[in-house]
Amino acid sequence: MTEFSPAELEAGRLLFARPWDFIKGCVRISDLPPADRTEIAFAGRSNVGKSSLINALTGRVNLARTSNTPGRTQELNIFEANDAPLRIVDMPGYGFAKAPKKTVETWTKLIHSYLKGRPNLRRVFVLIDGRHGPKPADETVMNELDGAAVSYQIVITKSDKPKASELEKVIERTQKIVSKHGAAHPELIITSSEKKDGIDHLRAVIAQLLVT
Ligand SMILES: Nc1nc2c(ncn2[C@@H]2O[C@H](COP(=O)(O)OP(=O)(O)OP(=O)(O)O)[C@@H](O)[C@H]2O)c(=O)[nH]1
Ligand SMILES: [Mg+2]
Repeated sequence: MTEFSPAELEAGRLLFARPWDFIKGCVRISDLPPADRTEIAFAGRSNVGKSSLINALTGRVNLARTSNTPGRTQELNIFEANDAPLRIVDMPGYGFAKAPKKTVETWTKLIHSYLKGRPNLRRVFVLIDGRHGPKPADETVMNELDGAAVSYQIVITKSDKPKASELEKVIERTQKIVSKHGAAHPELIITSSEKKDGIDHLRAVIAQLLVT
């Protein structure tokens, strides 16, 4: 991963050292707040650790609700902090979810129309489980983001779970896939919300999005 300077890391720390709040859950596009500031969104398969990562970034234990049951997050959940030039969007997971088929279909549509149509969406972080690597559903989303020319970057989650050698294999395989996708940022970000690994780095990446 890119080495950040102390000043860049500090910019990341300051961005997230605010009282982040849950604003609302959106079940349809018309529920979204106005596109008045830069947005980043966290996408990924059910249970990959999206909500946990938002909690780790904001330093809050339960800002975004997490769960052992895949499909916990069923709305586009909006987080803002006073004066922050950034809005965070926690997305429902795609792929496997313990929810009725109809519900899954509804939120899949919602995810897709949000990802394709949001003008202030600066970058989507597509989370991939460090134990499993990319699955077909991830590649489908990557293809769609390429097609919609939405900038995205892969974040490997739960890096504390696999053995180092297994994690290395997942990283290599993911890197190969990323290199085939036009809109994907070439650098992977390796994180563990549990151990807080890679969190300072991700904060700095996000802070840089606001100045470039
Ligand atoms: N070991 C470990 N477990 C994690 C990590 N991040 C998340 N988890 C666990 O993975 C499970 C799912 O985490 P969530 O953050 O709810 O996942 P999600 O992607 O928001 O899931 P949905 O909202 O259902 O799509 C929870 O039991 C978390 O405690 C991590 O870095 N390490
Ligand atoms: Mg969630």
